[in-house]
Amino acid sequence: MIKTKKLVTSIALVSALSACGQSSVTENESQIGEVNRSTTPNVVIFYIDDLGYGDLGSYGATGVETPEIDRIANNGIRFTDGHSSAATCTPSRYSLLTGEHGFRNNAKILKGDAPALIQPGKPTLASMFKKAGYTTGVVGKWHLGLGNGNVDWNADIKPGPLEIGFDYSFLLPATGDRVPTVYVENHNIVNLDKNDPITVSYKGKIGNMPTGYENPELLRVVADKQHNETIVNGVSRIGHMSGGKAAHWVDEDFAQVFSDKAIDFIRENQNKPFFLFKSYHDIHVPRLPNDRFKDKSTMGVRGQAIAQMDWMTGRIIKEIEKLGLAENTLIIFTSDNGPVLFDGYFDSAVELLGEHKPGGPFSGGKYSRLEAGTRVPTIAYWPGTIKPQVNDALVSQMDIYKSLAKLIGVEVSENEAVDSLEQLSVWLGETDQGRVDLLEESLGNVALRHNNYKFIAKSKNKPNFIKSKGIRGGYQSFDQLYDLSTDPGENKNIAKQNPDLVKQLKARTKEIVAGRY
Ligand code: NG6
Ligand code: CA
Repeated sequence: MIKTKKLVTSIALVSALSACGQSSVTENESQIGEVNRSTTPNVVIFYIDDLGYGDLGSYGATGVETPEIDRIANNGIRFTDGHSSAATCTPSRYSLLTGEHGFRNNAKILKGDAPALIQPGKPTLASMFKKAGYTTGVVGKWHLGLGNGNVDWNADIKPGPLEIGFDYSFLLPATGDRVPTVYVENHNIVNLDKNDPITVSYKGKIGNMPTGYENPELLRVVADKQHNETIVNGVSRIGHMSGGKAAHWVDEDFAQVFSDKAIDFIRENQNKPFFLFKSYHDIHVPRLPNDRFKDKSTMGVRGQAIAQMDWMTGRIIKEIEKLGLAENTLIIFTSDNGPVLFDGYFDSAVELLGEHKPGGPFSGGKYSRLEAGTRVPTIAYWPGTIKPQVNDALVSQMDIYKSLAKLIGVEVSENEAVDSLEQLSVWLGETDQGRVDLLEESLGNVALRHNNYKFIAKSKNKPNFIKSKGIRGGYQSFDQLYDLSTDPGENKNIAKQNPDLVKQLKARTKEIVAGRY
């Protein structure tokens, strides 16, 4: 149900599109009302890493405050049923940028030297924006691969974002816990000294940088054995690396560095339409927030990383306001997958959790097929255009592609963004009628949301990730069916009592996997 603070009055969305001459809007529709919003608003997507449904104040957080994000949640649409396409990062990011499920291109969690998953020629959200004349940028975590499989980190690193529709990129190439631990701006590593070339290996030790397994006494945070290789900034990572000393990042500087870069991009492009994909490292491991957030949470570094993320978001929004762009900028805020507490580093996230519920009322989390794996905070904010409301529609990040294409009047071809549904009126808060069906992907398995039902077919494989304390995975050798309207925590399996519905949902799952909608 939509609970609006002000009543939605005139729905005057379509006529604006016909002005561009590219929209699929019929003449009839275009007569509905007068133009009352821009057809080329700036668009900023804040994409948080591992932020759970319950991790924001406006979604019930108790261990940390998030005033900056709550402000846009309370003055925009706070979706209660918004989803990433997957319960891990790479497939979710792939889906956001291409409008198709990650499993269509075998999108799995990538190593730090993996080749570009989205190859040049593939239409993306960024290339879609470019068709309407936008300037496009990505700042922050990438984790979609770079290069063609054998990257020379000392030369031009491509293909990458610039080859698939972005005009500017400033990246953390994979994750904070994977080498290379350097920034890549456009095609090159930032601050790389040519006399100290950098080499990366996921096959074994190279060079003479210390590792967690050889020199544990050098570590600031103890890690498990997957995260116990090259040490940078006192923290061991996944993978080996040598050289490039001047280019190594300092994790504690991320908040400043990445928000500065985002702000620079916005300032430089303030006089023309821009699309910014602002992708965060927070609150992924290793969690090394800046010291200035040390008093901001009762939950230790995981909470401090949330406070840091809130600060960064607020900084960027305030800049948009200062430049007078707020009423001409659509902001979407969401996360790539659900929450995780222990994810490789013994940073006390489990021990200091207290009463805070990272997944809100839902079960599971990152890596899980239960709701908290993909149901994440989802906010759309556009002052003057979007009416403040809580909206319970089922929405997917994959639909941003076709919905925004409609908003800016770009035609999408038949083979483009095949899993994306045009849902512009939901994303603008004009209706609460969202999707009926949505696949939730995790580690090679899928689950199906059908209205308020959740169907989890018996698992082909049981990923070994689901060891994290207290997190259920939903990977069982029998079918599961839950009615989320009465059982949001997915505790009461009603599959046996509903054989016909199970059969129907099994068939629907297969159809969607096969690309039939
Ligand atoms: C996993 C890592 C985990 C995290 C994740 C990626 C192990 C055991 N676990 O492989 O720590 O890095 O990959 O997270 O290595 S994601 O949010 O980018 O998908
Ligand atoms: Ca993630």
